[in-house]
Amino acid sequence: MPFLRFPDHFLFGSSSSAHQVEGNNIHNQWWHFEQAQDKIKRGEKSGRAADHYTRYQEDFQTLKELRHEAHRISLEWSRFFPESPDNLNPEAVEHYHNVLDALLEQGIEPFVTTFHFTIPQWFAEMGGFEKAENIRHYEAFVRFLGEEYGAKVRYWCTINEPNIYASFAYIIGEYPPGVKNIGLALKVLNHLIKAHAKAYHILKAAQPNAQVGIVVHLPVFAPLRKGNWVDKLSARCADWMFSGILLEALKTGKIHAPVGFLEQHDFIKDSNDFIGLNYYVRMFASPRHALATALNSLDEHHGVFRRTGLERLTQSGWAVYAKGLYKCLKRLHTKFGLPLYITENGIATDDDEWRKTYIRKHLKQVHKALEKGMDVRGYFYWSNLDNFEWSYGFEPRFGLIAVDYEDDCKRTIRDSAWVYAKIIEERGFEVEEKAPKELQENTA
Ligand code: IFM
Repeated sequence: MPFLRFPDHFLFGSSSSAHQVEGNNIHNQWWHFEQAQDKIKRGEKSGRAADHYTRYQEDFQTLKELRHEAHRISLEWSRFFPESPDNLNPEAVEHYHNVLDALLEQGIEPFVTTFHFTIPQWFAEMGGFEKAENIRHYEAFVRFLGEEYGAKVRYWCTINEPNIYASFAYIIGEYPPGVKNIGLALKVLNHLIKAHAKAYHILKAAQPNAQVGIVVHLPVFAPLRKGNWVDKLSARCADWMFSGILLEALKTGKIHAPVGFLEQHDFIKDSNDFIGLNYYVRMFASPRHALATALNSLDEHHGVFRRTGLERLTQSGWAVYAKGLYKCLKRLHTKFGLPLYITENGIATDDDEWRKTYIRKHLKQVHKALEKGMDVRGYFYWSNLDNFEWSYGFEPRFGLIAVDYEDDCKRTIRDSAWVYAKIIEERGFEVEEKAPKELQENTA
């Protein structure tokens, strides 16, 4: 059986974000949003989440046991500046020093995100990223982070999934402020692109040897009816609007309409040392889908994630399409020619056998990309712990480690975590010889 070997410098790890695991992030806009009963499935609230705020040492020890070499976290802005941009909370400063020290003590490389969907409530109340003049507050925060933690952090992720944030908060309305206003969504995306570029330059000035990059969420858009030109065109349009404009701006500094109007900025051009890719899904497009998405009236069974209606869905309602990971890596490699990290990839399921297969299938695609000469430098499974999945609440179980919310957030390492640990330890894994074409499944 062939063995897929990963290079020694390739980093294997996992990813998380502050609000989803820490617990009691009471000063951000998500906490406030959750208090309204109809916002989160089953009326859940992040509450203690996975109680990682108090258990980070134990959690990082477990990651070490599981052979993880890198771990992605986010630093919660609202813990540093809970009430206003002027009052720094020294407890938070110390806490995150301890968190970073704990990772480094375990020999785990920290990847640190400065904005992962949460903003302080005071920033939300002044309009958050809706207003260009507010970006300066984010810049000040990033400057503070670079100066305070630069000696401990080499890899910075500026903004997590700006395209998801803009669309979920301002078109779909599932994230705070929960409005449906396409004009605002476009404006927010415009501002986030600029905020990212500003953060890049601030961090590089503070720490020239830092590696700084944005994290993009790229779905693969495909025509619902294969070969149908109207659906093909719909897929192209959806892709351009969701991913294309963003990637083009990051590469050339030009923000195309309707996200920008005749905007070209040198400070945005080439504002990345690497690109972080979050890959999860393929989305099918047709004019009907486009309209239903805009009206927020897609039903789950004929939603954008299924072509035949028969595909097995994860707890997030997504179908699995591993080949898309290779496609996205190829796209980013071709466009940017930069080092790539898969900053997130994972599955929400109670079926741990499915998680094992999922990890192997996706890593197979990563290996293929490496074989083709792409500079892929790491893979971060989402997530190490079960966590608070935003408007879906606690039901989707992404974790390599299960969290029992009924039993004091007790952790149980899932078998899939050991399978992943073995892959890391052996720097690869064996795969079946490729079956003849007529025997191959047409699934991911
Ligand atoms: O949980 C989220 C994460 O916050 C951002 N990327 C996708 C994950 C799974 O939905």
